[in-house]
Amino acid sequence: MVSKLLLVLGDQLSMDIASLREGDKVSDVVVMAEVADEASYVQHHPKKIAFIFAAMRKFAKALEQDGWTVAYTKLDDDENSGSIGGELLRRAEEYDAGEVIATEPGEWRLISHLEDLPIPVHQFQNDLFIASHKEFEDWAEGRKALRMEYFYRDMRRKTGLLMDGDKPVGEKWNFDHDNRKPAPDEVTFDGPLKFEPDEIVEDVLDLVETRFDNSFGDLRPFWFATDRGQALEQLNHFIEHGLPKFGDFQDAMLNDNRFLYHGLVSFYMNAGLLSPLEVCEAAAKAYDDGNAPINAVEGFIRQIIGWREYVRGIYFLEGPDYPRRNGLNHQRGLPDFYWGAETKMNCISKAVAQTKEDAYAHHIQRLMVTGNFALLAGINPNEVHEWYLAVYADAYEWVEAPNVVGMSQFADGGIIASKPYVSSGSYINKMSDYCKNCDYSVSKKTGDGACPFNLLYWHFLIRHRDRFDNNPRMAQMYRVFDRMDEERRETVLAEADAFLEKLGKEVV
Ligand code: FAD
Ligand code: DLZ
Ligand code: SF4
Repeated sequence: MVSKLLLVLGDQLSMDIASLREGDKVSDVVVMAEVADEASYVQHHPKKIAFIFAAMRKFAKALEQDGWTVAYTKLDDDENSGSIGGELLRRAEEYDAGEVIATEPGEWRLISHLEDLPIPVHQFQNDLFIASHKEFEDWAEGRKALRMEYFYRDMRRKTGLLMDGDKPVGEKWNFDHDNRKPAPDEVTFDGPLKFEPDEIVEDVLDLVETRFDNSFGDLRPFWFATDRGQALEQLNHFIEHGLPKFGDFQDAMLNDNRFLYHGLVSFYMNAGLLSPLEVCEAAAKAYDDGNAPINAVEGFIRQIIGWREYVRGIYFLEGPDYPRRNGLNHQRGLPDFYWGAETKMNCISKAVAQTKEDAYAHHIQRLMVTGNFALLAGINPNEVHEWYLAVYADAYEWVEAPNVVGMSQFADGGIIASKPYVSSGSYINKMSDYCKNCDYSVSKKTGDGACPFNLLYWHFLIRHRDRFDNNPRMAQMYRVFDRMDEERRETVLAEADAFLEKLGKEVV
């Protein structure tokens, strides 16, 4: 008799995961399953599905080599029941097991699915993260505003990363001020390593090609790392060649370079192949060895022990309704150019094309191009949320929803962002070369060919004046609007209305 089943989900691919630690190699069976329910709760990008399935298959092999018994279900196995719960029940009968040990999933939907099963399932916290739920709750308790910066400092103290005793290295906690350089003329980093698919990956690609051929996104060429060894190679490659300039050009965007100095490690961290602490320790070592400057290393580490941990904390603190919030009551449908239809806006077209090809866009493209447009245009945040969850290979609800619903769409009422991340075309023009290749003119504020971001920016502010008029960080913009002459104000708003009227009806 086997005593327990040990569940390992597709984003828990670490030898150090709680469910394995709680188990016994001799008597327990590890359950892993490729299932239709997980592959279709949104229409995931084919590269995301292929990445997860390939990494799962390789991880299962590594477990077996390490002496574990693994009951692995492939998507096209005849007996596949189609859900995680179904597979656990099937395996419980097969192995005569009476209970399941799981690591808490990163999504409320799956947590309740496990709770509702007619077999005891013990869910242990996922301690691949740096802060536990309790630590985040204690930090949040009694605070009026949950600002990331203060949480981040606690995480620095807790991990000792970039600390000199109880003082921050470099005498400042945050070097963001040095990190906003516009797009460089030349990028000296040649981007992420691209891995040739091996036999396991090729099998998965064939499967995904047959089963998910309607989904948005290009499956091939497939180049992601799919095991820990490859993920470590990518990490080392970035630390050596990309990190030194990561800080300087973190917010920049270029027509002909989609990766700039970004790490492309979120896929691997979020799936469990890399641990956030080892990623940060590698960056800190580059600083100690004199290979990367403080603004780059601090900026990179802040994204991980700061933002990444903080958004997870918010997701679990706020509860299952969080992804469905719509604080600004935005109801417009998501335009079809998010799914690749033609648009004359070069910035959107570039961000979506690269998303379609690589299931990746970097932070500023997600926030200030596709996110900014959706917020300005009043798109229903629920549709925006489902789009982001589907199209990015690093998207799981715990990290995607707070970034989209909270940070980008201000739909959580301002828990994450103290003011909405909106901008006119001038920000995009400053940080990129997109506007040079655009049918619209970023310098035109109204009239034929005026950049839609310029029109919609004012439309958004005026639409939500009641909500933001008293926000001191936005007062200046309302003053600028009020100082325009009346005719100009009316023209801007009327042209923005006319643009919105065309959305979904003609190419804009
Ligand atoms: P780098 O730019 O090299 O940054 C290093 C690491 O910092 C990332 O790998 C990531 O783990 C972490 N990080 C940076 N910013 C954030 C953040 N805001 N939240 C969490 N982690 C962060 N990240 C995801 O992992 N999954 C998502 O689904 C996701 N959705 C997003 C949606 C929107 C609207 C926005 C604005 C951001 C989103 N992010 C998401 C955060 C960020 O865009 C990605 O983590 C980053 O682009 C991943 O690429 P990278 O590894 O090259 O990151
Ligand atoms: C995202 C995903 C996909 C596409 N497929 C699977 C799968 O077949 N089996 C599995 O165990 N996990 C999969 N995942 C990851 C889960 O959806 C993820 O564990 C939850 O969204 C919680 O983060
Ligand atoms: Fe985007 Fe406006 Fe620039 Fe065109 S002009 S790329 S729409 S910001």
